[in-house]
Amino acid sequence: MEGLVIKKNANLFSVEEFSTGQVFLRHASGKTEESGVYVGDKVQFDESITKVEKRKNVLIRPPLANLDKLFIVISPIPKPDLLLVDKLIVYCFVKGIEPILVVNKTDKASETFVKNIKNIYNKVAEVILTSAKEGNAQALSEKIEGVCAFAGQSAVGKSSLVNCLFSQNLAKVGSLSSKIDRGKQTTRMVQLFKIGKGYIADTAGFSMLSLSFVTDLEPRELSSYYPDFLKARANCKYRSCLHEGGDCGVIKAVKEKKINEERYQNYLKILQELKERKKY
Ligand SMILES: Nc1nc2c(ncn2[C@@H]2O[C@H](COP(=O)(O)OP(=O)(O)OP(=O)(O)O)[C@@H](O)[C@H]2O)c(=O)[nH]1
Ligand SMILES: [Mg+2]
Ligand SMILES: [Zn+2]
Repeated sequence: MEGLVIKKNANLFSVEEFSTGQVFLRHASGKTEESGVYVGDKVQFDESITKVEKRKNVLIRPPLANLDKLFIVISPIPKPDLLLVDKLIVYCFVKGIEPILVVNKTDKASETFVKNIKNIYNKVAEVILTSAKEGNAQALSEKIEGVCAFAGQSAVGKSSLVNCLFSQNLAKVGSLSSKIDRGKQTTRMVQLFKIGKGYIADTAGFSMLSLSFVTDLEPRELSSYYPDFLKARANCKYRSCLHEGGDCGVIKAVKEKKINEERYQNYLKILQELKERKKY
C-alpha cells in the first residue's frame, strides 16, 4: 500500500492510505528506520513502512517533508518583523516551497498598512488578507493545496487561523506575552490536518527560524532568490556583484525607489549572516 505520513508519535507513524483515506499505524523498518521517516513523506507500507519516496524537500526544525506551501503570517500588532519574513521567503525559494504572505488581524489593520505590505511584496509573493477574529479565513482556505504550514513571529495569529479553518480547537491559542505557552508549542509534535485539497501543519518551530538550514547557500547566490531584484541585477557592472556597493544596478534601483529600501537593507543583513557563517 501507499500513503502519506500525517503524524509521528514516538516510533509510531500514522499513514493515510492514498486511495481509501484510511489511516494505519505503522513502524518504520530496516532501511526506512535508518534513513528516518518524516511527517509529509510518501511511503510504501505493509506490516511496516518499507519505502520512503524521493522527497521534494525536508525540513529539520520543524521535522517535515515535502512542504508545498508556507503561509507566512504577519499582523499590524505585533509589528511585522520583515527581516524574518524575508528570511522565510528566501528559505522557501531555496527549498522549492511557495511562500504566501498572510496579513492577519485585518480588523486591526489600517488601509495604509495593507497597501504598504502589498507594495513591498507584489513581485515576491502572493499577499492574502484574513481576520481570525472575524472568522474570515476564506482567502486562506482557498490556497490550501498539498502539504502546507504556517510560519511567522509569535502572536500574529497562526493558531487562531488554524482554529478558524477547522472551526474547532485543534491548536492552542496563546496570549501575546505567554512565554510558557510558546515553549510548550515548540516541542509539540508535528501533525498534518486534512482540509480542502490539502493538509495543514501548525508548526511553531518556524518562528525561531534562523538561516542555519541554508548553510549550503553561497552569499553570491542570495540575490537570485529576490525576484524583485531581478531586473536591476542586469545593470550591475560585475556578474558576481553582491550589491553592497560600487557600480551596482540594485543600489541604483533602491535610490530610484524601484526596489523597496527595507527589503534591500534586510537583504544586506541576511547576506552578512551568510558571510559570517562561511567563516566557520
Ligand atoms: N484582533 C485580532 N486578534 C487576533 C486575530 N487573530 C488572532 N488574534 C489574537 O492574537 C493573539 C495571538 O494569537 P495566536 O493564534 O495564539 O498567535 P500565534 O501566531 O499562534 O502565536 P505563537 O503560538 O506564540 O507563535 C490571541 O490573543 C488572539 O486572540 C485577528 O484576526 N484579529
Ligand atoms: Mg500558536
Ligand atoms: Zn549589484
